[in-house]
Amino acid sequence: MFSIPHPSRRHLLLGGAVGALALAATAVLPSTNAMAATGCAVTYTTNSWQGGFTATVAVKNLGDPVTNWTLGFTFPDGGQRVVQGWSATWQQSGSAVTARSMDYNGALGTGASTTVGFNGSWTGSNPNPTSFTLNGTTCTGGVSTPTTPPPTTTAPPTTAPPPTGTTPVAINGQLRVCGVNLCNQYGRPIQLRGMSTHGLQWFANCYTDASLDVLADDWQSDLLRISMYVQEQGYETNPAGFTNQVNTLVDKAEARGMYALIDFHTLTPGDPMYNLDRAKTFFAAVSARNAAKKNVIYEITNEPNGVSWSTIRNYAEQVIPVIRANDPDAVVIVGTRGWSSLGVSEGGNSDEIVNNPVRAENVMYTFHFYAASHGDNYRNEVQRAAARLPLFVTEFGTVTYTGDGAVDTASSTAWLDLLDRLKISYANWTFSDAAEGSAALRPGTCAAGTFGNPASLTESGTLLRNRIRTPDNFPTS
Ligand code: IDC
Repeated sequence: MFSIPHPSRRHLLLGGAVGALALAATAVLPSTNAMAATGCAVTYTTNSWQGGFTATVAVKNLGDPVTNWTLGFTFPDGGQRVVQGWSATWQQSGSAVTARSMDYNGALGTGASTTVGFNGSWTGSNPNPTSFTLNGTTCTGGVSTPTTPPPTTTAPPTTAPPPTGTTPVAINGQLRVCGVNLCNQYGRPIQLRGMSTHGLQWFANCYTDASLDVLADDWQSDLLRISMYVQEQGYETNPAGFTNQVNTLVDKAEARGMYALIDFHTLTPGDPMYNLDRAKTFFAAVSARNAAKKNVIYEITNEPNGVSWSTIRNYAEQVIPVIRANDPDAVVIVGTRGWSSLGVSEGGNSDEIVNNPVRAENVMYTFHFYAASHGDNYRNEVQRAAARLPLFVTEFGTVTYTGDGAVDTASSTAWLDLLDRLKISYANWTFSDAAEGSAALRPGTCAAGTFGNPASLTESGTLLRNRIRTPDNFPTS
């Protein structure tokens, strides 16, 4: 885990007046000159703490349009390393770093910008680089880097302005994976805590303006997982209808400042490839429609089972580009082997993922548990895996894996304490009034509309509401 972030933060701005200079320089090239005009400006912002830092690098193309690009810079201190980057392919040789564009962000028109970033480590000192190149051309007119941190009495500059609201989405903005964590717009690890719907085909009357008001305001839920079953009278029977239902719930979550986890709820058959074409169609539609929103997270397959990790990975590597073509910066969550048990329920473990991760950036891996069925051996594996993989508990129950039975309070508490400690986000199965132990609401609640009545909560609902409504204390700088 990261240590407490150092309050200092360094900020370097190249561009502005400098950018105008570069433009002026490109403009004097004779029009007959076949050589492309080049020019660039870079804003490099870091958030650093003892031994580690996150860097955000905004690159602006001031020259002719390019279809792919390579950003280059040199670390001033030999002890600085890129550990894990995103939105580009990162390489380091000695102190020299290059970031090569991905398929989705390679095209940069004149005046267009893109932002990439990485987590780094440092020993010695941690000064920012002061010179950058884009496709070999120096980004001209660099302003000097402040070498001392700003006085602690003034607020440190941030890559994002301070939040203008108090909802989870207003505070945290666009999320992204950083190292093994889910990070907010300030590049700081956060944990989201919330609830999952039951199958939309059965419990639509549980997801109304009134129920979602209660979930957002009274429960203080950070997220709504939208479980769209594919089989069992789900998506496959009415693709347009279920797509609309999901989009409507994304909007309702957004209106209340909650994140929306779009769950392509495959279960039986367990091979995600069975639904590959449906997944591509569905995710093309929802990612195009919701690309501009900051609150959407994509969960591309719920619980693969009876298939190898390499099959799941192959599925992921076909579905993720469909999403990224429309919504390049969204977090995508990939199910794991053995009903999203990291392989444990089928005799494996997370090593198969660590050794063969999905070849895409900004990806997390799913872990599911049911507290009365899954105990210490699963907790131990999650703890072990969490040091190496970004995990998201997109579904869990306080009862047995059947979704029914008595609440196991001791195991549920052990699980939730572990997830809190590791800052692993979670959604509980279910915010519904199904007649089963995992449901948070008593049967009949949804028809009656008595969502805010404490008497409507089951034992599981009471436990989860108590956990979820404690303050989040999301970092804002
Ligand atoms: C269960 C529901 C139950 C429904 C059943 C079949 O609780 O009402 O009849 O699905 O669709 C999962 C699955 C989730 C299951 C849940 C409980 O993701 O769909 O819901 N569970 O069995 N994985 C482990 C447990």
